[in-house]
Amino acid sequence: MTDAGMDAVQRRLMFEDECILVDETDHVVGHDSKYNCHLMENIEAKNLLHRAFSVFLFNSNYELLLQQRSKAKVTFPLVWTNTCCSHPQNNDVEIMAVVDLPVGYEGITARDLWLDELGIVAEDVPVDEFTALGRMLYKALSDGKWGEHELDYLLFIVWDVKVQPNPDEVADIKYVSREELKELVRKADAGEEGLKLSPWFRLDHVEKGTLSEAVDMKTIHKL
Ligand code: DMA
Ligand code: MN
Repeated sequence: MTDAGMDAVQRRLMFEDECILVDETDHVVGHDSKYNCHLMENIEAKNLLHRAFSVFLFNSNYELLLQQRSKAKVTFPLVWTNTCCSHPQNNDVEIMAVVDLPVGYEGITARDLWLDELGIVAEDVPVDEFTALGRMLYKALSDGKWGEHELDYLLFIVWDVKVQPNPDEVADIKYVSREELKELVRKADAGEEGLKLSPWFRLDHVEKGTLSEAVDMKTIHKL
């Protein structure tokens, strides 16, 4: 996506959001705009790596809530992915990389991420219910210009919520059982129905099967 073709809201966030830069052992080495952190030429030239988090919310039937990213997203538009993702911001509250706490949760509530993306009221999702499952490091190309290079904290929660997606962020949602998820992966692999899954969702949770691995906040899984 060219700068000129960028959705106005997403463009504003590209410059307002300040991501935390880390090294491969998750030590903070600086910060930079969301824009700079997701430009593939920066990632390649400066090896920029930033912190992120991915939330996996299951309902009480253990079905996983998926979202399809909106068409307006600069990176990975219209791909299906886990419940909610973002970047902890470079501020006093969110920079704390406490590996045994669900880092990123502060970001979810402070910036009303639940509400903004999925219409979920943060107070309805208690922080104590989260399990920080692990961290993984990956690099993925979106289009020629944009991509990801992230150290991603995986946060799991089983909790029933009321969802009302914001169309600016989210094109569609659905809950899937384990079997339905397998079928979704099969369809995406076969290129059926133009179905695409996000690389961070695929790489770690499907191919490497970390869903079933024990909690491990010491190892950074490199994909
Ligand atoms: C970034 O998510 C984080 C991951 C794990 C890809 P995002 O592109 O949805 O971030 P934001 O909601 O801030 O645009
Ligand atoms: Mn990112």
